Order: sequence, then structure tokens, then C-alpha cells
Amino acid sequence: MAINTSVEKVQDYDVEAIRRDFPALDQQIHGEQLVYLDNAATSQKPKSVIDSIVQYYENDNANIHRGVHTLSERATLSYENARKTVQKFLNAQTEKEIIFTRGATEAINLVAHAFLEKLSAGDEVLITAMEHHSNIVPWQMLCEKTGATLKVAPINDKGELILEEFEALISRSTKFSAISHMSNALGTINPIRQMIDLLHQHDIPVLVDGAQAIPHIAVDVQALDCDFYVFSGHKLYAPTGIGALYGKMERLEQASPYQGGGDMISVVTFDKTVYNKIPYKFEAGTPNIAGTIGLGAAIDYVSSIGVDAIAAHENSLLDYAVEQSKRIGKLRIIGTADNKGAIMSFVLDGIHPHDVGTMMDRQGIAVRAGHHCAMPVMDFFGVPATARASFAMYNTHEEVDALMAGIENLIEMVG
Ligand code: 7TS
Repeated sequence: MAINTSVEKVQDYDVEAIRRDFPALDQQIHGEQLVYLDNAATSQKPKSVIDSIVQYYENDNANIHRGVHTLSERATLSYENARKTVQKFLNAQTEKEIIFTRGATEAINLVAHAFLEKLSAGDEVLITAMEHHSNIVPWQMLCEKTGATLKVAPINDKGELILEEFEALISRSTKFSAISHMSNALGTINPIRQMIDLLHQHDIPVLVDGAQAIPHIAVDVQALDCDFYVFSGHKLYAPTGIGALYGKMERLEQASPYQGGGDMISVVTFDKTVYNKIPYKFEAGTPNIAGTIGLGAAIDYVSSIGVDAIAAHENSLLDYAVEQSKRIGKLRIIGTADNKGAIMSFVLDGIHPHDVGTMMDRQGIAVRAGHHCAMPVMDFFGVPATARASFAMYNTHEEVDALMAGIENLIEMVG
């Protein structure tokens, strides 16, 4: 399939050079060149990230914040430099506002736990109908423990938040709100700046789940004025098992620690423990040092290309995919928001999404099939699951062609 390169492709974006940085992309699956379109689940890693981890383990491996020896000092320096890298990437005011966690899920649980003592019966927590389970279940657990009520702002048939209904749900009882920046099941990008403003008119703290947004949207936490922002490194070309929580200093000062243990204390006696300073207070135990260094390297890599350039490329892939999909009569896209990131969730008439996933894999094409940890979204659209193609900085228009050809093949096979 020929593509109109001048219209579809982003000028000066050297996708082939980028692809060469990602060793995992260069392989055959079932005899076919891999087409990796499961980036919303996790992204592949560039060589610089892999090298940073190897370098750490080969040369600097030691525990941090405790040894006076050289290796420990080197490891500590690299770990703390990664914190500064995250700070700059998010434009946080100080690196103390960055707490390393296992990922978005742990960061959300940390914040939910911090609000345990602040909520009671009659209070409300406000989320939206498009949240990932990670941004539902911790709040449900918090509500169960405190007697508070979970309120859910609805979405429309395009998968967009209904902003007026969100606003109508804000009341004096609302004590916290947790909202996704971008939906993993639909691709919808929420008007979070507006949502945050509405919440702040009532002085309601707000957490933004940036797990999907972070690789696609340049985030400025000061401009957004969010109280908390969370993301996972592995969707941002970093290793699994590392992520970050940004928290406004004044909010972190009000928060009680999530876990107790080493490193989060300054003095321990059997009578009383004095906690360490922020951010260490929230980082109990030996952290994922190598992962943190890998996260720093991933952000350096992404920054060297530029999030806006990456987003422009991915959006052109999405537009092209949506356009091309129109020729497939049996295909229905789930999630057609006006403001959308590079995710195409779809169903095919008469073919279960799991079969779509398996049959695409037979053709070397990796897509995710399932409920995407967003069962309420599936319920809303009346589907058990969807197949999902999600694009990253290294995907190409030719891969979109391969996706479409793969879908057409499988429709033909099923008959
Ligand atoms: N929030 C959103 C919006 C997500 O998409 C995910 C993961 C999470 C939170 C949790 O991130 P974790 O790294 O802590 O697990 N989403 C997906 C997905 O769409 N497919 O696999 C994981």
C-alpha cells in the first residue's frame, strides 16, 4: 500500500534511525518481521537504557544512601541524578517532590494510603468512568476503610468525559479526586487543566494518573497545578518496576508514610520513630536502583527527540490508522474522542478480540486483546473486550499498513 508521505509523515522525524536504537524491534515472530503495537501495555527499550543498566551492574553496583565507599557514592549519585532528571521532565519545583515507586499503581496506592486518616463517612472521592483499575480499586479500598463514597463522572458515546457532569459531582463532600490524563482503553485525553481548576475552586486535592500520557504529552506539573502526578517508567521506554510520584511539597508534608523500613527514618527507638526528610520518608527499603538509573536514561533519550515531535509522529500514525480502518467494514473503533492519543481500540464483527490477538500474533503483529484493566469501560460500550493497537515513537506508517492487512487477512480466514 502506497502512502502519501508528504501528507502523512512528519517532516524531519527519522523513524528509521530511532528504530535502530531498539534492539527488540529487529526480530521475526512466526517467520514474520515483528510489528510491535502493544506500547500502551509496555514499550520496548532503547540501547541507551539497556546500556545504563549494564553499566550500573558492571561498575557501580552498591546500596545507596548508606555506604561511604566509592561504589555506594557512585550509585547514590546516579540514583539522585535520575530524580533530578524526572524533576526537570515534569517541571516540578524541586527534586524533593519526586518519589520513586514501583510504578503508577504503587504511586496511586501510596497517595490513597496517605489520605486514609483524612477521610470519614460522608466524604466523597471523585473519579471518572474511564479509569484503569489502578485508579479505581485503591480508592474503593480507601472508601471501604473510611466509610467515604466513590463518585464516578460519566463519559459519552465517544468515550469523552462529560465535563458538566464532572463539575456537577463536585461538592463540599468531595475530599479528593483522581483522574486519568489519558485513557488506556480508549485513548481519550482529558481536559485535565480545566478539571483541576474546577476541583481547586473547592480546594480539593487532585491526583492525575499519567501512566498513558507520559510518553505522548509534554507534562508540566506546575502549569497543570495538579497536587499529585503518577506514571510508570516502562511505558516511557524505561525498565519495569520503576515509576514516580510527583507530589506538591505542601501535600507531601501533610501525607503519612506508606511503608515503614530502612531509609525512610532518621531515628528509631522502640518508643518512637522519627521519619526521614521528604522524599526519603516515602521510599522505604532498598529501591530499584538499576531501574531508576534506567528511567533517567529513558527520559534523556525521549528528551533528545522531544515529546512534542514524538507526539506529532504518533498522531500521524493514529490518523492514518483510523483513515485506513474505514475500508474494513467489520471494524468498529471503540473510543472516538476529539482529543485522542495514539491508541486504537477496536472490535471486529463476529470475531472475539482474543482471537484477533492470537491471529495477529501468528502474523507477527503484537496487539493487546482484553478488557485492558478497564472493565467499566468495556461495560459502558457493551463489549467483553477490545483489540488494541497502540503506537510508540518507533512505529511506522508501513506497520499501520501491516496492521490493516493483518486484520483483513484474519477476517478472510474466519470467513
Ligand atoms: N493507569 C493507566 C491509565 C494505565 O494505562 C496503567 C497500565 C496503569 C495505570 C497501571 O500502570 P502499572 O505500570 O502500575 O501497571 N496500563 C496497562 C495497559 O493498558 N495494558 O497493560 C497495562
